[in-house]
Amino acid sequence: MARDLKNPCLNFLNKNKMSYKYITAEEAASFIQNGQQIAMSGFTPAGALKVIPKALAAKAEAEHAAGRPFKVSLISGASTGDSCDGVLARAKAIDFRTPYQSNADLRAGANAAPNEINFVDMHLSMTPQFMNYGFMGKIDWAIVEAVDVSDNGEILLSTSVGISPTGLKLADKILIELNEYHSKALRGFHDIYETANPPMRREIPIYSAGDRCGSEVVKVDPSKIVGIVRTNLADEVKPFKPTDPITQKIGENVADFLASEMKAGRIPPEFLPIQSGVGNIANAVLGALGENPDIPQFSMYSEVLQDSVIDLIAHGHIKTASATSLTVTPEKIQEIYANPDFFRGKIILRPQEISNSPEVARRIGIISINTAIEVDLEGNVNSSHIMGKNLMNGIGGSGDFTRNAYISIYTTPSVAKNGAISAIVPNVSHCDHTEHSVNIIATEFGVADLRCKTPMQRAEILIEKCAHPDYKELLRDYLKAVSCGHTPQTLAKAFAFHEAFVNEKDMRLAKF
Ligand code: 0RQ
Repeated sequence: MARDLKNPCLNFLNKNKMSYKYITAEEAASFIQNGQQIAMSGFTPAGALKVIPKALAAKAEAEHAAGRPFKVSLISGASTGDSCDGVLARAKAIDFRTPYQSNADLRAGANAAPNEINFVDMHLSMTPQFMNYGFMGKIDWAIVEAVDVSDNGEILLSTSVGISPTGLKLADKILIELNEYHSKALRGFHDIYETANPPMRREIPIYSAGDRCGSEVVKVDPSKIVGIVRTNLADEVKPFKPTDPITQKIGENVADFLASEMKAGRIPPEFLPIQSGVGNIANAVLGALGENPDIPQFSMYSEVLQDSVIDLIAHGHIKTASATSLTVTPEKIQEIYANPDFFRGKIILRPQEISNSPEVARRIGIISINTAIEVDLEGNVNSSHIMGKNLMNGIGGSGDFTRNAYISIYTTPSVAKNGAISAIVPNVSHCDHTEHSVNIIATEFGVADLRCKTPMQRAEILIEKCAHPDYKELLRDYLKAVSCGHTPQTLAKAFAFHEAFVNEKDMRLAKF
């Protein structure tokens, strides 16, 4: 029986056994009104919406052509795919967007002046909290991708969890993309645990990366489900570039550093859970950890699991891997679906306030490994903005982990844009992670261990171990210009590298 949207009494009677209404993406989009706020599934392209945003973009374009305004506010777990963020940005259908993105068109809108898209860059663990605390206002819709929906409102999510449980709980109404591409064998991969708001919150009962404390499904009031759109589409996860010599060397440097820390007794013999960011460098680091004979079998407590993690699980290098997103290519997800009983229990997908929980990260002692855009001589890290101004992707989960890690590591190639940009600069042009939270920097040239070092000592170590040879003398010239004080700071010259790039397209032309 189809739901009667207009009859709440009938909906109440049907509450515990519901026959849902199957609708088209266009019908789904027709329900959404200008100015409404939508909580969406998706953490990276994994589990992201694939058809309703396209229909919504078409509706926005039709409304604009008719001279009417049409924009929505969008909250997701992190980035999504081009079929979501891309189509909506190009249709100029986004008013507000948070907490992370990686789409060229959305980025352009966020960087346009005045901001065409009001983008708020937020720690990912905090997004569901802000929703729960009411800081983000009313959530009109939750739209999530699912693998299965039961008559009594049990939703089996697909390849990511992200903010979906929070969105489904808070939203007035729910739309579902039921994606038949994904296997129902995903049941048992998710662990849905939600925290109470203070002052009622208790500890999250996770004491090692593989612990489970929640449910396999998200439970909702079925009468909130307005319609289900059937799809059959893979996640838009692109394969990695083959590892190049620079990312390979960075990976080896990190693996050698961690092996030496273990030998020195500063990492316990059973090792500690690894958190790893996204991208080619993260993939190379994980590959190097797997290949290093001195690194024992380890676990991951991270936000994203990429292809390399699946290989490491298959080869026995990784015992359990906890995250909020299974960001793997279609080939890799099919490997999992071909052998779900092997991977179930080894892969655990959690809501992002649990995968990225500062409390759990600090308790279980994660080793965080994320990527920097630039690092300054004090050890401050910029992960999110180019030349202090333009958003790249966002801080993502890097801050959740860095601040609470047992050891926090940042990786970066020593230079960008064919050497015209140094990743080691006198001062970062935007600061995401302060010197107080950043422990280790690794480039292709070496590893700078900044723990328990003064700012002046850090500057020397960073130049010696990590800077590209083209920039070592320039950075030393900057240090010579520093008068006495606790930090290597000369206000008048602090951004000389950035000014040289902006004005002359090459930081090597900086003058002190
Ligand atoms: O630009 O594509 O135009 O060539 O930045 O750099 O080297 O391809 O590295 O894809 O790993 O991205 C920090 C952005 C690195 C990413 C960042 C230019 C460079 C290139 C990309 P082109 P690469 P990656 C996980 C946790 C967010 C924080 C985080 C990121 C482009 O890792 O978004 O880790 N991190 N979150 O040329 C100007 C510099 C530059 C520079 C690099 N100093 N100045 N341009 N580039 N350094 C994510 C989640 O939470 C989901």
